[in-house]
Amino acid sequence: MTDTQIPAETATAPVYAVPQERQVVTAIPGPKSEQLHARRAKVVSAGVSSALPVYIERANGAILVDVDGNRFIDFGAGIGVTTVGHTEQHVVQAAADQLQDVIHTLFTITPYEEYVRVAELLAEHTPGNWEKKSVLVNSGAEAVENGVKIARKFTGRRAVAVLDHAYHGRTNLTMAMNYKAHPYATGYGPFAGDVYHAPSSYPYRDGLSGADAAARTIAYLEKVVGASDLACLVVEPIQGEGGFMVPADGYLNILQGWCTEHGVVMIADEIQSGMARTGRYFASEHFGWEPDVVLSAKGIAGGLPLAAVTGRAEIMDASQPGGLGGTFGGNPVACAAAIAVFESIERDHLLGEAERIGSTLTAGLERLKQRYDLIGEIRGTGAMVAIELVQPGTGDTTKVPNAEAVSALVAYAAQHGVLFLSAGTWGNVLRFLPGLAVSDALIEDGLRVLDDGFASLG
Ligand code: PLZ
Repeated sequence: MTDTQIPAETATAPVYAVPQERQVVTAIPGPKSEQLHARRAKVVSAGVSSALPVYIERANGAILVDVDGNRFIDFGAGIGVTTVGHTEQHVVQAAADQLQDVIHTLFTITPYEEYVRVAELLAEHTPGNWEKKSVLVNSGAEAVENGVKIARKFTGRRAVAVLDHAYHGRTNLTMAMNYKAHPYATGYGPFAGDVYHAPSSYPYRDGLSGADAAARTIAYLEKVVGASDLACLVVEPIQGEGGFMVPADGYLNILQGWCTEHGVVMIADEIQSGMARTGRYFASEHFGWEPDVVLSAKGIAGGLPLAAVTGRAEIMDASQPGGLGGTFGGNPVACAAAIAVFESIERDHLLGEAERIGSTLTAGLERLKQRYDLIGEIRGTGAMVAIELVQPGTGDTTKVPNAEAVSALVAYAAQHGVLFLSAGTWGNVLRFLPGLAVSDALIEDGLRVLDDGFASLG
């Protein structure tokens, strides 16, 4: 789509405080970023790394501005967090207003309405037409931890199952739930027990139908764990860190059917895929999957830390009073921001925007795929799109992962004012998860840089 074809809805989009275009005025990173980086090296743990060490001073819409005045088109949105756009004005105002009223009381001491409202919105917008309840926490990993706790309490069972290529967090339990050991878990053991890793559906690499992939997953669970000991199966409907794998048709529903039959709680980790990212509130909806429990985080509060476990009322109510909580969980400012996010999704038709972004991105990537045989597969839904890169000439055969090309493209793009993120079990996936404020013009500009990047690989 060209600028002249922008539909009326986007033509009346808000005027941004920061020009929505990239601009590179120094080396990347620039001198001021270099200075900050030297300060940081003295006081910030070496265990905390930064993919692109340009220090950000301002962020607005789809643009990050660094301390040297460089403007980057942001295709990462802080890993899918600023889904409504950076410093989205409705969110900013709601949080600012809330800061004046109440910053903290602790909901488990003296409650407040904003927490209740977020739980109402989650009950309304998560899949499944039944009574639902929520607990609010601070981070994705904490939501996963609580989802498991709640499922164990409800079922009285011990075991937790996850899928290959999954990512669930950095706490002790969630490290044990991740597929990839390095860098997340290396040297940090011992890990939580009773976690089982079942084969997943990865159509590009396993070639299995949904039914066959589900049969393989279920056979593993029955053989290695046994349904009667299994509390929950935790699944990302579209895997995030693993590389945006979209499971084959029917896969998730067959697993849900098996879980229901055997009294296993099936939990959707929608932390990366949820909150309008894929063109639906939750990615599970694309598959007609209605999970027992849904985990939200990242995009839910426009950039403020908030996460939620939302599930069938009987599951959520199995916990004893006082069993769930935490000092900062459901902080009023984060809740006010989350309410504004839900309102912005409706007001700005963000589900449609995610679809628009998805079609512009995939059309552009299809054009690149015709010219660069490193692109093994383009996959994803809505504004959650990725390309998996393979070694030249292996796309139709062995599909040898090409992490070097991903690193080179990410580095090339950064030098030209575009922030792309990598992903994938082998680091060979380039993922696009921009804020939904990104215009088609900016996407096309980012794709031009990507094209030049591919050309530069030689
Ligand atoms: N579940 C599906 O994507 C977070 C990790 C960033 P937290 N993914 C980004 C990093 O390097 O730490 C994630 C996810 C899914 C759980 C989590 C964990 O969410 O908010 O990072 O704890």
